[in-house]
Amino acid sequence: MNDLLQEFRSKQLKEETEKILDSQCPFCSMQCKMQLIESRLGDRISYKVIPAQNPTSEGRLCIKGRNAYEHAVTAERIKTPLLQVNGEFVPISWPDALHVIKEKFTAIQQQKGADAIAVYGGGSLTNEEAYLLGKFARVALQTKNMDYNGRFCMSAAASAANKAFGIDRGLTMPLADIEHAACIILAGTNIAECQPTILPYFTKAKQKGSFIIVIDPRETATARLADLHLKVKPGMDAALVNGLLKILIEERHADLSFINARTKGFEQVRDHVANIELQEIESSTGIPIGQMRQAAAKFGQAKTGMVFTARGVEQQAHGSMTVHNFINLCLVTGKIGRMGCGFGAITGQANGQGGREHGQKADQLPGYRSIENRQHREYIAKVWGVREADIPTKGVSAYELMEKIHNEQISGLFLMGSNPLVSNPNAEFVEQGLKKLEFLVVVDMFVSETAKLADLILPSSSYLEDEGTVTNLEGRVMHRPAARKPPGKSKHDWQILCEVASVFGKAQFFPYQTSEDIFNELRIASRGGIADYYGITYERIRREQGVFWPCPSPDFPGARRLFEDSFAHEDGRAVMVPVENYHPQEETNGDFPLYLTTGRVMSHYLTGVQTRRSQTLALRNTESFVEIHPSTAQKYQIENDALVRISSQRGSIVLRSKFTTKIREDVVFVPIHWGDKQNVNKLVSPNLDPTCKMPGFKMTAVNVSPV
Ligand SMILES: Nc1nc2c(c(=O)[nH]1)N[C@H]1C(S)=C(S)[C@@H](COP(=O)(O)OP(=O)(O)OC[C@H]3O[C@@H](n4cnc5c(=O)[nH]c(N)nc54)[C@H](O)[C@@H]3O)O[C@H]1N2
Ligand SMILES: Nc1nc2c(c(=O)[nH]1)N[C@H]1C(S)=C(S)[C@@H](COP(=O)(O)OP(=O)(O)OC[C@H]3O[C@@H](n4cnc5c(=O)[nH]c(N)nc54)[C@H](O)[C@@H]3O)O[C@H]1N2
Ligand code: SF4
Ligand SMILES: [Mo]
Repeated sequence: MNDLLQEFRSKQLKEETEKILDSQCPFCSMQCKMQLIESRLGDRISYKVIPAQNPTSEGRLCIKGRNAYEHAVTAERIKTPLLQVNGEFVPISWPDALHVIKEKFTAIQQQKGADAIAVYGGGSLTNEEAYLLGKFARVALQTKNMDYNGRFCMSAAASAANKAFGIDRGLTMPLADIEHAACIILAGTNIAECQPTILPYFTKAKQKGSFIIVIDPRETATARLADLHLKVKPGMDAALVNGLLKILIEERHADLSFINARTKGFEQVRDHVANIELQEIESSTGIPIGQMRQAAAKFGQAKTGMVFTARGVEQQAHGSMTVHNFINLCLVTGKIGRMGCGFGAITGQANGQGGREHGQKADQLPGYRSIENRQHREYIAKVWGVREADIPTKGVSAYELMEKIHNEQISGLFLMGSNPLVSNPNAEFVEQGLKKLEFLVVVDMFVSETAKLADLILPSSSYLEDEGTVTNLEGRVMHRPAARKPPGKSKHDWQILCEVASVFGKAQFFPYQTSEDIFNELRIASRGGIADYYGITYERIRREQGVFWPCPSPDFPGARRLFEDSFAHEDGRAVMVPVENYHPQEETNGDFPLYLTTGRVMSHYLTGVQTRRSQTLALRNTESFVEIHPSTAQKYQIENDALVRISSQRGSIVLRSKFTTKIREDVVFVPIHWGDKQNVNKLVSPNLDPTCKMPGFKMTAVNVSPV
């Protein structure tokens, strides 16, 4: 018996094979490197994930990264094109799928014009694919209507940084500088759950004596880092910063020599905040004057300091101006452009940085060029081999696309890498619109909530299969290798774009054999632009473990710390602007007495399409919930762990209550990771920031009642 067992075991060992695959996490902007150990025994395949070294994640991985392979290898992956016929999805061949797109889109464009087709992209796409999607919209479909999900993510920060600095790179300094900051402000950013592997940079700073100020209506896991937590009323950050600026200037913490030499607009800011009453700021923000004084003194007296923002302050109907006020804090105190100083808007999606640089935006061409600038258009026309006049003009932003779809001005949509039915505000309205489309093409790995409405789904490859570059939150361009072949008949996004372009007779403009071919064209297209990648090559990225942009030539080392000598505006100066004491776009009232804010939990990612398909992650949070303070709950007769109806002017959803004393009594919090009946965006207002068109995701007036 024992011999038999021995023989079986040694046979088993011989049959077991092991492969080591290099990869990079598909989720947040840290872009942690990892290795997958794939073991095969007969039909059984198992995986083990180990973190890999790289200068940003320093060999760390969070729970999402460790389990990211689970969704990529599930049987739920779409493996062939699917056509919706009488409410059922039926598999069809690629040639048939391409033929249907050509027929349907051509018919729509003949009837309603080229702009009746829209293209909608995402920040998960690689640089190559984001670049190619922009070219595909403008050259293959010749539509001006193109935008992407980053509109909901980085647009407020981008708009503020462009105005203040003349360049939009999320962090103006490398993460390695953080430990040298003597005071750090973290505003509306929950790094502990959203970029967990970044935390050691901050704990190191704290060990060295840094004073950390967290601004958030909730005591998050991030707030545990704080020496001072300012539990601000949602939407009131701009006013709070005005209070801080007033105190900083009155207490003579303004760095006048920096201001004179490097900035403009200080006088207007100074005069504006001089007229502000601290008492009024205290009552509108909920932050006692004493706490404001402490924060201003710590930041003002510190020799070095940094300010970070994320979606908590940016996803407001006045988000871009609020971010600008946080930048004012750095500029007034001269805390930028030197070691231990800087401003950072923490990027969200995997390629939230690169995805916003190379032409997915309605008004943008590659290299952060403007589609409205004649010279920029001429340059890109030359790179693409088309006439300048044939490049469409500026289109509208993501939510405005949904409005045009609703109004039937747009009748066809080509969607790649987003789930807009769940991620757009005013979700009921968006759903009604998407249902009116004559032809909806969704390119995805899964049948997402939006894909369920598609006429045609095209199967795309996952991060494990798709080679390409992504630009992480530091502005470091990184290379992600392909670890395995795409399953079934799924294809890479870039291959899909080339094939669709070719049925529209545009094959000559899409001749690529590899993602590197596309990158080499992107290098030229971005050359001389603000986001200049010309000096970056695949070979360099591999050798140097990532290269920072701007990088105008192959022998340029890449710009780690920006603005040491000058800002990116023509006169070299940074721009300060006075910012109003904005109030939320939707004030609470008798009918809707509470503020609803929305955000994330550690184990899920965005609309959850991927993480809800990973068993380990899904089990950590199986359903959505509403965080509510016990005193508030009592007032509305709500019990813990019970079903609660939450309603706004636009609709209502039912979720389970979760009591916590860590939230303001006038605020409830709901995560964004669930669709259908738990889709919190059914409640959220479509008010947009007038400058950047960011929706006010973080502030909705609601009421709650027991079910
Ligand atoms: N686990 C996980 N990680 C992620 C993601 C994910 O879905 N899950 N998504 C990625 C993406 S795309 C993004 S954009 C980032 C988002 O990263 P973050 O912006 O850090 O995440 P959020 O939870 O949306 O919001 C951050 C905080 O803002 C607070 N907040 C709400 N309203 C206000 C306000 O008015 N003022 C202030 N000061 N704070 C407010 C919330 O309480 C919350 O703690 O995370 C990335 N990482
Ligand atoms: N209320 C509220 N709403 C919000 C937010 C909020 O804080 N509050 N946050 C906003 C933010 S910051 C963001 S970034 C958006 C994001 O919202 P979405 O754009 O909807 O993002 P995901 O949920 O990541 O959807 C991505 C889809 O693309 C697929 N996918 C992933 N990778 C690839 C790929 O490489 N190729 C292709 N073809 N498909 C891929 C996934 O399977 C998934 O179906 O949500 C926004 N909506
Ligand atoms: S989710 Fe972000 S922090 Fe976590 S492993 Fe992935 S890239 Fe790293
Ligand atoms: Mo995001």
